[in-house]
Amino acid sequence: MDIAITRLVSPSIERCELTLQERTPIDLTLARQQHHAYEETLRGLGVEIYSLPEEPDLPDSVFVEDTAIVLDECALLTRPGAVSRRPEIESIARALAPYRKLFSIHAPGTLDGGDVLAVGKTIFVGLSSRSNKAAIDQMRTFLTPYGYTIKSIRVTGCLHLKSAVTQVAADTLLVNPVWVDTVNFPGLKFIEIDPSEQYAANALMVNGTVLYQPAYPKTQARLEAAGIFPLLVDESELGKAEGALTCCSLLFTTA
Ligand code: CIR
Repeated sequence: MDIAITRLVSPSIERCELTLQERTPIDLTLARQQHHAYEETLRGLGVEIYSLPEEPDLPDSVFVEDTAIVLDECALLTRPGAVSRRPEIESIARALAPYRKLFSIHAPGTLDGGDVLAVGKTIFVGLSSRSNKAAIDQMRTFLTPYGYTIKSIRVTGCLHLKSAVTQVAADTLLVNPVWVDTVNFPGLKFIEIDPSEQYAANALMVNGTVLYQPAYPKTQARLEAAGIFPLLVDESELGKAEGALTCCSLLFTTA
């Protein structure tokens, strides 16, 4: 990965979509400081940051992951499940156009990038409150010609597939087995989160390093016991908007 599209935290973040959590006040200054530290951490890993300006009228626009799926061969612009988030796509399309051939999910399909986990040429897609079968069928049409296999997975109890499972090594997933069944991922190894840390399955792998939030020390100990020593970065303020580490960037290779 050598480039990350990010976006400044919107001043209207307090009006974000919420699905599972209670609304609590969000400290905009702290959210921005933490997001800046996240970008600096990515820079430290050799990633160039392409930071988009703030969008005052788009509360959730910092969560750029949901707007596109960027693969080596092309990118797929999503149609977010939350109507309030659909205007986020236009600026992302402009940012991605120089780098990738673009496809778009169209109605009645809905898809959030947080529901998409690509492991090699297999793309797992969560069937969630945000992403539906029509979108998954469209993904198959667009991406099968590039050699991808699309597998849909029922997600329950959490917002997105990547709330429940993310990749932490070439052959290993970090998983909350309460929210997603590991039987969906044949041939892969698993590290289970500590059951007392239900949001702990969202880690971000960048150029061989795993970024992880300090809020989950028991699961971190499990990662370390498996030989994975994460770099800690705190996005807890955006957690109040139901965001996590993967949500805050679109990572890809430009070469
Ligand atoms: C939303 O509900 O859409 C935002 N408040 C949070 C989106 C988090 N995105 C992600 O997990 N990929």
